[in-house]
Amino acid sequence: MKKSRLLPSMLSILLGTSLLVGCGGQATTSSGGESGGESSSGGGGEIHAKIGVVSFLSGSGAAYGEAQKAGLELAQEELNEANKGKLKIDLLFEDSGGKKESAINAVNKLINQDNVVAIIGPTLSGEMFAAGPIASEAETPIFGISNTAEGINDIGEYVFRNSLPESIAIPAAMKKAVDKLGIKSVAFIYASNDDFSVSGFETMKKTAEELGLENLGESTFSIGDVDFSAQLTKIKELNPDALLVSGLYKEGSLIVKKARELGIESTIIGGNGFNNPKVFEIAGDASEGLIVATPFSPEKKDEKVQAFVKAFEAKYGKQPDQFAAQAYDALYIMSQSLLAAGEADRNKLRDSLAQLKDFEGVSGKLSFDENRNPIGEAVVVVGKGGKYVPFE
Ligand code: 1QQ
Repeated sequence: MKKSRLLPSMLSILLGTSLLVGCGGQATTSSGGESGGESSSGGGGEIHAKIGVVSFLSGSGAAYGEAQKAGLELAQEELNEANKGKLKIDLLFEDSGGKKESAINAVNKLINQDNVVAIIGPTLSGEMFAAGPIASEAETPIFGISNTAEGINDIGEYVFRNSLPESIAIPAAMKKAVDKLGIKSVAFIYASNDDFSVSGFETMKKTAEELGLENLGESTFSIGDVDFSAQLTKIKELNPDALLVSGLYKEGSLIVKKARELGIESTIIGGNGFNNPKVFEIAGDASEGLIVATPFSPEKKDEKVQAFVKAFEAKYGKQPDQFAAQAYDALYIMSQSLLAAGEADRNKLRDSLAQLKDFEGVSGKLSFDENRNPIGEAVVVVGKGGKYVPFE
């Protein structure tokens, strides 16, 4: 048993000297290896990696989780075929239902019982704030694919994300809207019981100040609410040039719909929660003109993006959204980093992830800054005819 674990690591020392030296050449204790856990190299040198996924697969945000699962499974299929004999990835899905407590339980189970080498997810920033410290404490890489709030990477050294922070996306959307539509005044509405929505609101407010926009008012709601008439009636009286909405797709779309029903004519700008096609289903015609920023557009004339869109459509019969794209990219990043690490070892994988540079994904080029935050670019899109198109 020892032997089969030693051989690949010796090989990787010989072949991958620069990588290992580059990350300090530390002697890694491969937690879980002896108990048949995360680190295995299945005979002929094939790395066998178990990756846990914690996702919002049921409840009011299930469309986020569904998109993430679809993107991951497509990538898994392609990667296991392409890496035959070198790397095999198993995905272990856990449904958190968007709840912090469930995310914590899922992360504990994946680390301690399933002995995964890394975790992808959880979906919401709030869940990552709750469960990320557990993974970091257990020296297990945890990789956010949709956590866009400020402060995610401050959780710990083992926390990564490829999701474009709202601090990049929101200013891009707001600046473009101001430039093109001459917006001078704004009002805000956000979910005060969701960490992502609160963080997004803070970014919106700061950006409005930087752009010299007049703040006419701030209202809140809760995830789970269905009636927004009181807040929106007040907002109608304020008559802002733009209404900034920070929330998840269900409540966010109902707000957009109600706003138009009440005759609010303000330009509506949303955050990352709106990057899912459910918005068009729920808000219908009211989604016309809705502005958001995203790192991914299926319309992008890029070979890699178009190949992904085609493969996704062939497998699932619909277009991928940003959540599917970032999930897909994340598994490619994991695969590349596992191959560079030379074995399914949590610490080696962490170090190899930290060195990621100029990764060319379907959601753009990705590198991490010194705090493991993604550096990427946002595309600003606008709702038109039941989908998002580039806002030009
Ligand atoms: C976050 C988000 C949400 C929109 C994910 C579904 O960006 O929680 O950070």
